[in-house]
Amino acid sequence: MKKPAILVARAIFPETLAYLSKHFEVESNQADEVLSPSELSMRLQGKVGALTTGSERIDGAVLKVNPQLKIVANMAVGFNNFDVPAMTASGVLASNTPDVLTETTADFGFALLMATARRVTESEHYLRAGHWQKWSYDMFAGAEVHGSTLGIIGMGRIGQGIARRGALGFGMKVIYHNRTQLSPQLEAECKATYVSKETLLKTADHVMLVVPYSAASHHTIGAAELALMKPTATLVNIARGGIVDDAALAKALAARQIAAAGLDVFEGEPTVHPDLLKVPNVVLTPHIASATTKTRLAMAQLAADNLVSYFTKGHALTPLNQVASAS
Ligand code: 8YV
Repeated sequence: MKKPAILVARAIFPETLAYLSKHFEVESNQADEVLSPSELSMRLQGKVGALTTGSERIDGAVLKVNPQLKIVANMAVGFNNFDVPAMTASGVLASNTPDVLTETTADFGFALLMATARRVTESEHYLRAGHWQKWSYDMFAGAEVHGSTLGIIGMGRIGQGIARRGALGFGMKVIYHNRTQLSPQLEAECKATYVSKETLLKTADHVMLVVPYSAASHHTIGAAELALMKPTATLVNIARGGIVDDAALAKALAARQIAAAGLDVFEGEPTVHPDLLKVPNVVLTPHIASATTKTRLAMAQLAADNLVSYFTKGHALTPLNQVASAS
């Protein structure tokens, strides 16, 4: 029997490709060019499945010219690159990769928080530039992390992982804001207290953003929210570009309205707002919060398994919508 044809839209691990090739006729993009929407539509022609990353948008236009498509498996937990209602309306199953990246991403949230509060990259640049001639008592003095107040906006799996690290590892007081309040049991496990967004912004020493991107969460942090924060506070975004108004943040950092920021995600990435590149009090990383080899392999494997499960058993392992089964 002829194997179903799929597109792997970006370069992935050779072992994941080999696994997929046992089940599918695979067209892969190991050259790793980022496909424009029209190239993506073209490469999807004749394919019943696809493995995508956050850089490929699956929307009505792509679906319209690819009515044969049955499933798109995103190698990411976030799925704001999918128009899920349009996919459901076209009978296309959508899946993501939850759980396998939770702890790794929470680790990175903490790495960015520590680097931001303790001015790790700023001081390293200073050293590498040959400016370190003598030690001084206030050199790169930063903000305390242990024992401080951590405010988490978005209390899903990753937010909870960060709360546990903060409360149990660093003795932080953890406050959080979320669309829905956690159960008393989960709150006790995370040692986290629910507060309004305004209270969180006014009281937290460190604000961590872990909220999924949607029209409703666009610019969760803008000029008005930054104005509520303490001048000594730090802000960390490991959620998505667009959750923060990057232009407003660059202004606030330049004016020292808040002390520092750590950003792993950006509006319009991989382009970074030029004003953010000019301010020293920001740590910038290229969307690597889930980037350990083990976790990226697990994400690729789960995305691949979603495709295999759908075509062999009629259902995906971690679906985002419900459509009629393949078999
Ligand atoms: C991905 C992420 O690596 O899972 C997510 O939502 O942001 C990252 O872990 C990235 O989106 C590429 O797919």
